[in-house]
Amino acid sequence: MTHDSRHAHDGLADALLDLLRAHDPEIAGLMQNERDRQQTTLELIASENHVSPAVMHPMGSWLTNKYAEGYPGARYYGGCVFHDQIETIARDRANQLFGSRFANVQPHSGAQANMAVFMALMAPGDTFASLVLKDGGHLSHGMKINFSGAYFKPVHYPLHYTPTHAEFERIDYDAARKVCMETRPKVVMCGYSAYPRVIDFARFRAIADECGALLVADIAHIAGLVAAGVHPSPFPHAHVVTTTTHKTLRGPRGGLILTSDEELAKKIDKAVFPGVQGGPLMHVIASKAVAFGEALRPEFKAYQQQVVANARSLAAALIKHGFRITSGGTDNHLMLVDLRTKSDSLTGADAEKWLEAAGIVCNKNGIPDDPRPPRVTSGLRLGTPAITTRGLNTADMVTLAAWIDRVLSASGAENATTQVRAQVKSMCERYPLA
Ligand code: DSN
Repeated sequence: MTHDSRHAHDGLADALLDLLRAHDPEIAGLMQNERDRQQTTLELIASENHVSPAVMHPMGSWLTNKYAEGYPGARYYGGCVFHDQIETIARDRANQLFGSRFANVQPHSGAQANMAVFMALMAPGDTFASLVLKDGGHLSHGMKINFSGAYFKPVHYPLHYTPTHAEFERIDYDAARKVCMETRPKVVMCGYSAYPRVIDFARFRAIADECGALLVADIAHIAGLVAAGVHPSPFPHAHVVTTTTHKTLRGPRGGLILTSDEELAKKIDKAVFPGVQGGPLMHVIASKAVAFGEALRPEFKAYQQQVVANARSLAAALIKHGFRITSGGTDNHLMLVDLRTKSDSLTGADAEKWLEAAGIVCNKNGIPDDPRPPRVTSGLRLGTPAITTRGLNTADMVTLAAWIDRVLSASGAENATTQVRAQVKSMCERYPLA
């Protein structure tokens, strides 16, 4: 974004906030606080990003006023002529971006995309395979109290847990094959929330074929990398691909389902509506179309390449400071930091709290085979999509690693935290948000 257009957008955002302030000062004040928080802190939560003003605009518009249950050309309400065109453009752009034939852009979230796919591909009680959840999976991949674990039967495949193994903390494909051959799941799921390495989709497809399952790839985390060709594509290997649109893909908060199989596409459309959802969020679908349009541009590829370069640089710098990075590094946008190598008593919960006080926002995360419970953890998950959007480069990652080390080595002591907070603020001023 140029300086002039950033200035123009800031002016518009200020004017809109003034309108809201006159109407509802309480919410306007909190929105302003959140805007300031985002401007002045470094966002390292791997699943978050900063969208462009163009992606933001449709979500705060008159598009929110319309009911459009159904699909383009087959709605249950009148007045959908422009929404039909918007949704068709969103579907076409999604297919162009990922090389699929059919796209459903209506899921409100990634979990709802997965719910619809489960409904389309399985009957309640059917078995599916996914990664051991605490080692990087997602709650919609079989957590007991989630629909996926309550109404379906998950079986799990592991990572390699032996430190001396060459593939330590990477997917154990042989074990995955064994689990699948023994349990004959209807669906094999791959794609994770905290896995820093490349996923071998072809290998998963071979396993699915051998055990008679369909392969579903949930690429919520890596969708932007896949779209830009920076991570191998799940197509043509996966029968169905689900994703969110708001992580590396840098679109609005929402879900998306893709397939190239016409019969599966029909089942999926029925499962989304009327299976699990009613009216689609048409204002969000318009923002998805804008985001897919942005992702089709050459600069998006350069952005994703920088996301990965920054993640590698941050991981390497943290290793130099004495932190262990699980699996020895990263191939994508995120890394898991094993804090125990720094200090036996250092937990993810404390590290998250201390870093936030210094303006570095991230989340505690279990590391593979973590002995500590999920509310404590021995690890941090760090991701570079949001800080790369605001323009930070590989040299900045070296600085950032030194700040992280400073705060954690001082156990969050006030002196160190205050100094780093000031340095973070000044870096944020150098890289303002659009
Ligand atoms: N909650 C998301 C994440 O942070 O990875 C997954 O949906």
